[in-house]
Amino acid sequence: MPYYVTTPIYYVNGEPHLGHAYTTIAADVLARHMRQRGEDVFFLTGTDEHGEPVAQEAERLGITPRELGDRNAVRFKELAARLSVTNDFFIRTTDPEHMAKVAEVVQRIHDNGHVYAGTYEGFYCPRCADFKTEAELEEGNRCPIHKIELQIEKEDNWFFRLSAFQEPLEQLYAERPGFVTPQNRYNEALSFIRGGLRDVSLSRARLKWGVPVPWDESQVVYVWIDALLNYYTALSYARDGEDLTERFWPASVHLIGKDILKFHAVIWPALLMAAEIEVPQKVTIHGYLLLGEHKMSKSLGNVIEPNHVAEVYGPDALRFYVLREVSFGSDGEVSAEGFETRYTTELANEYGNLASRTLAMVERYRDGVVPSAEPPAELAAEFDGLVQSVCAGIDEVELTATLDEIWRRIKRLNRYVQDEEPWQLAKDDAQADRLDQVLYTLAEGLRVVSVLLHPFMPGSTERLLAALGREELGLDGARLGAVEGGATVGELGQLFPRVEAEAPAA
Ligand code: ME8
Repeated sequence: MPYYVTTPIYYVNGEPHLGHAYTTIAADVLARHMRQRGEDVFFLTGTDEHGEPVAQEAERLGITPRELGDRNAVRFKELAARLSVTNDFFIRTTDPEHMAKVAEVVQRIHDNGHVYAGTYEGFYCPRCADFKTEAELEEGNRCPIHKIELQIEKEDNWFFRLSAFQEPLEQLYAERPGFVTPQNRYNEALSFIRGGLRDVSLSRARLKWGVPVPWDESQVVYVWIDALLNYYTALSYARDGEDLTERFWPASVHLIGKDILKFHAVIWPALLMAAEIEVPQKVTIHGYLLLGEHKMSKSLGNVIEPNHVAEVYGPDALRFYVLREVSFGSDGEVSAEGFETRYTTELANEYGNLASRTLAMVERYRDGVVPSAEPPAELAAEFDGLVQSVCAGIDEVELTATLDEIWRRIKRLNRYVQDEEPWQLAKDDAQADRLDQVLYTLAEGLRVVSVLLHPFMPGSTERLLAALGREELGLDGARLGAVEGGATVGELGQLFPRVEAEAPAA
């Protein structure tokens, strides 16, 4: 089955921060899991390079928007690689192929009668690149997200007849209760739609940095329209000489943060309907990572630097931490202290130590060969149905709950070692069968959890599976008892070594 997952494309007006890394990591977990399931996966991320957010920052720096884009797009690309992210393509909205396709789709929307000339007058936030109603503003006409004072803008624009899509959108939501998840976001989007839709600008007159409107080259396509279309345009040129649209469209999941819900859950499906393109299967929204009370963002200057954390602690630790600490879908605080606590107690102690103890005992008591045995019935029962529930959790994009499901088994295996005390069993030859059972169950349990954890922590789980002599990642084998003993274990070293006197940079 084709599976197409996307992240938002990030503005290149600044360097990537942990908030950007968060969505990209989450999307990578989905992509990796689906590959393990044998699906035909395409995973897209990239950068949003047009519009005021980029043009204004470039002007402030005294460079061209293109230079700013070139400088920062590389940083987003490098961060993805550093976090072991396996995107199949990295789109930049300055790619000529994207720009040509945007012009084509916008022309189609125009030709289908959904565009007219009008005048926009109202508040506009250049950082959101969004038109704001008075009701949305904070005191002093401030943007609720960026806290900057907004000016009233007036200009002649081409408008997209969003209001005409109110009924089709309501119908879409009625027919597809899973179109937007989680449920609270579905409700939020639907009530926004029911509250009445106003037409939106499709172009900007004053700005020059963008895709020229094909029938009026004095204007450029409004950056959000240009940006949203990336999900569609990328498939047409991501592979040389091949158009992947047939194979992967419509997208399985657009993963986004809650700040851009309206664009993805309302404007995006309406645009697609206007262009007679199939709407995505699902838009999934997550919450904010907060530092203290504030949403993490470059402009608020409160950023935990993901490159640094990944370099010092490894990418897996960061991937694990953000998905474990903040219940996926909700807002939640992250902190250097919280990171260190989880690194030590969960990664190093619960998982890392379990792995090194198990391997050491197999080495010492069984000459490095995992014995064959049956796991005890009670423990086996606690692993029953785990693969299915992990698959269901990933289908629902409940990443924190899924990670917890797996982690509960790690804790269970730790209890099992404590209860069985294999080091005592080893002193008594009459307990040889029992010791076989314990060692087999530990090695097999570790194998199963590592296969299931692989999308979350690819590097460490691969190392551990290699040390267990069982590198197969397919989910068919992710059942306790699916693999027999007989493997020769290898060296592992410390999966999560202690980091001396280092704290993630705040
Ligand atoms: O909005 N917590 O780009 P952007 C969680 N270019 N996620 C966060 C976050 C935080 N504190 N901060 C950022 C744009 N994100 C547009 C998108 S898509 C067609 C165009 C993540 O650079 C989250 O995914 O402001 C959020 O939606 C996105 O970065 C916004 O990135």
